[in-house]
Amino acid sequence: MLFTKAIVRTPAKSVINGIDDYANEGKPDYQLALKEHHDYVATLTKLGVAVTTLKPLEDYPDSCFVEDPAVVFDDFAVITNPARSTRQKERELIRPAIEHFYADKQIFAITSPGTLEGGDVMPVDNDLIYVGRSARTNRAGIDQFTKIAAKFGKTVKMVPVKQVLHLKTGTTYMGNNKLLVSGEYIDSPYFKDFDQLRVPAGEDYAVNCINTGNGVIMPAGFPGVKGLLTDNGFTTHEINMSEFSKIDGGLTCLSLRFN
Ligand code: CIR
Repeated sequence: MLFTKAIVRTPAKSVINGIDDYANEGKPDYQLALKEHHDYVATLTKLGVAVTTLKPLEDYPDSCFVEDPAVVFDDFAVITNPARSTRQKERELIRPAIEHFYADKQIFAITSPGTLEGGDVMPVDNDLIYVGRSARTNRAGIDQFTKIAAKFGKTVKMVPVKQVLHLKTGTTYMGNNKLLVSGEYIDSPYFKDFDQLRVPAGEDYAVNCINTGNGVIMPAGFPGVKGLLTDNGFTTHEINMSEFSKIDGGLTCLSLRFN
């Protein structure tokens, strides 16, 4: 297993008003979003992950995307500073859960004018972390994060994010030097040393997958990506993500994963 614990937050009814900067496919259906979220938790649980589910927060439509207000490692955690005003308070609201699991470890925070969202943070092997400089994560946020990571022997490399919301909307790391890439990251010089698994045209959404170490969780309905993963020796577990994708949410954004 690559992680044994996960924190998720049940979508609130207000999820229908989540930020939609990219998808433009209409509003999510709340009941269906709840079902999809339930299946997500059930899949993680089936794969051996201990999932902690936090209460829905009606005042924060995007609060089910817990990956953004915190970044967690096995030895430390960082409360981030989400860029959008409607998500700012999520940093305070995720803190108690982080404090619970990191009671005997250090917890840091990104502060203004720095902004950083967890969707832009992609750890790979060898204590290396790629961080996307995006519409949500700025240079000041990355500088603060780099200093924190350095205390734990980790190196940060900055990658521009131009066409998608977060870095992990365009690429996710599957382990063993294998990197799923789509769109602007296909054959990108930033990732030239990786074994690139190139997502076929029209399946970009499915680049955002989670390798549990005990199977890869991927969005349902993307046969090209499923084939790519299977050909590379991964067992896949599909989850319907139709409602979260309408508000630019991927699989990784729905959980914080750690040991
Ligand atoms: C937002 O725009 O902030 C949410 N609607 C989606 C957040 C997705 N988070 C992620 O990719 N880590």
